[in-house]
Amino acid sequence: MTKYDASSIKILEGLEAVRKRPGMYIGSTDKRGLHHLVWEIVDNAIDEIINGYGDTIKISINKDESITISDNGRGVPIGMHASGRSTPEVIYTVLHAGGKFESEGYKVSGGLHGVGASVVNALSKKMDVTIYNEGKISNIRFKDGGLVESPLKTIGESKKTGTTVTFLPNYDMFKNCSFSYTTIVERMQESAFLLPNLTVEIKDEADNKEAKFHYENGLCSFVEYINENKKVLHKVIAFSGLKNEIEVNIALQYSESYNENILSFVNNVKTGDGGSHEVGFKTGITKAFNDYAKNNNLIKGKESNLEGSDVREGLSAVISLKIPEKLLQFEGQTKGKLGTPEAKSITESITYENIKFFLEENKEIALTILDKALKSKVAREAARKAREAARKGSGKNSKEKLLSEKLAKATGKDYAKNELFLVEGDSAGGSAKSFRNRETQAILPLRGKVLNCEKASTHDIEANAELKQIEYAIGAGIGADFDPEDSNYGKVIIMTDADVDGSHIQILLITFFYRFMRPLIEQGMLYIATPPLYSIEIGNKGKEYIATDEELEERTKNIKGKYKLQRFKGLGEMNADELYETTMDPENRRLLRVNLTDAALAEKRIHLLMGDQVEPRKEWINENVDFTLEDDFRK
Ligand code: 1YM
Repeated sequence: MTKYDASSIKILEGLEAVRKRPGMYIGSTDKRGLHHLVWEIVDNAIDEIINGYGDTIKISINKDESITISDNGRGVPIGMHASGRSTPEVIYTVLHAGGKFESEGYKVSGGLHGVGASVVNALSKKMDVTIYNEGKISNIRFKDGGLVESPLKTIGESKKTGTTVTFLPNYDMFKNCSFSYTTIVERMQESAFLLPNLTVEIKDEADNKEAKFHYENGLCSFVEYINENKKVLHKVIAFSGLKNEIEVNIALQYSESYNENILSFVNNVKTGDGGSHEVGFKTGITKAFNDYAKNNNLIKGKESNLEGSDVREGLSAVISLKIPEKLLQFEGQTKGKLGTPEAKSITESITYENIKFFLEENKEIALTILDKALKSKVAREAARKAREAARKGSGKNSKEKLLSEKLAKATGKDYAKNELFLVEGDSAGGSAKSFRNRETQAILPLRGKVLNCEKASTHDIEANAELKQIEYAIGAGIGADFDPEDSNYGKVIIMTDADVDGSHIQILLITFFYRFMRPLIEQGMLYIATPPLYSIEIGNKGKEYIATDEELEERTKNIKGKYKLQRFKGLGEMNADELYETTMDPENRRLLRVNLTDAALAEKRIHLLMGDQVEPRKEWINENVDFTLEDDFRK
């Protein structure tokens, strides 16, 4: 029997608070929250390696759905804590224990060392910690969200050092999800790029997959990886600097593509929403190119400067800063944006100096990149003129002319509530027009495949009537001018047939939005409608609709007697009222929200998959863009 004293009751209350409101501690209880548990433990291992102890992290997704994470650092201290419990017991059961153990060495770590370990324990059915240090192997086990099942004890001798943690999440608390090998591989590969002395090994025991990452060239390898399938214009440029305790490391490379891809990190944690360091980088690089262009007479006298977007066309860059904790400031709801003001000026001057020097030393590369930037400037200025002409109603692509032919507008003026359906084909478009909610739903039928935007410039878009119609219907500009605040619709919904062509149209449209209206995706405004695959009539109970083959199997398993089954090969096979009821009616429909969780990967995938092969593309749509079902299937 375990005896509980006053302080252990307090601990249990602490862990109980985590179990009651897991979202407060790990953000959510979906797939993302589940993986948050992994990152908490992994971050402790990474902190140990950053501080110079050990060099390897191993992760294994086990057959019993538990996960094991180990490092070869010093091993968690095994001595007794002032409270009378062993140190590991305190670390894994007391909320915020890590803070108390904070030592000088951790000043530059991403978070508070060890803080999350007890949260992980609170949300686990089982947790097993094995520690190698002081010549011994020690083990402690917990069950049911933090109860000590077996206190710390020596189970053997070893000269090795390190920590191994295995935990089985309490899956009752996580909405039908399991560990994703891909998610873990992607995140750990990123860590390996950022920490050149780190080796990561990942295994999926259930699926017999494994991966190993080690990048001696760090950020350079990262940029090479991002640009893997592109035609690059030069070798990766890398530089670094240190000022006022802030360390800046940057690697960049231009390719023939038209896209910009900048990733930034602070203390090895991704700053997905950018912030002062990105602003500094952009300002520095723009200034360096403008200075060079003027000094070499590429921009003459009164000619206007290159804009930031010109200089960043085709640029892939990774920015990594180390900032001492006392200077750290984060902004935004998810704290993914760096606020620290010094980071702007320091990153700007380091970027400016280094790019300036590089351009002067490498004339040929300088001229190649500048040629591209100057072309972008010409195209940008031409596009602006064309847009102005179109706004005034002149030209063959005039706004009114383009829209009057096709768009069935919504009558309501509450734009956030309005929805734009982009519908595959004129016949489904006609059905959707006749049976929509006229107040809030607008319909724009699309004829066939839209332009593949992977290789298109803003100029190409200007010349494409179909994409122009989408741009005008949304009414919020395009490219650098795009502002989601101006959107005529709160939701843009892609509605295609549930077949290969439909998938193709989806990915072409997603590519367009990704390249030219990315904030629309970032703000969660882009959706995919999911028409049912089947309708079924059993006896005289009326029609039911069935979304997937799996559901069909489930539904028909226990039916005795006859039933009538219809397979919808496309939107056009449904009656107008059926189409509305199943796919458009907010009461019944299922929408998938297109969710951009990893811009670097999306960039790579889109590039890779906009080639000729249909199968990998379909797979990608299903697996790798994170399509989250909104609110329990209904909305
Ligand atoms: C697989 C997870 O947690 N490794 C790990 C954790 C710690 C140490 C080493 C460590 C830290 C310190 C001294 C120190 C932690 N220690 C603490 C605490 N891997 C994993 N490896 N000796 C060892 O911070 O000074 C919390 S985590 F609190 F004891 F310091």
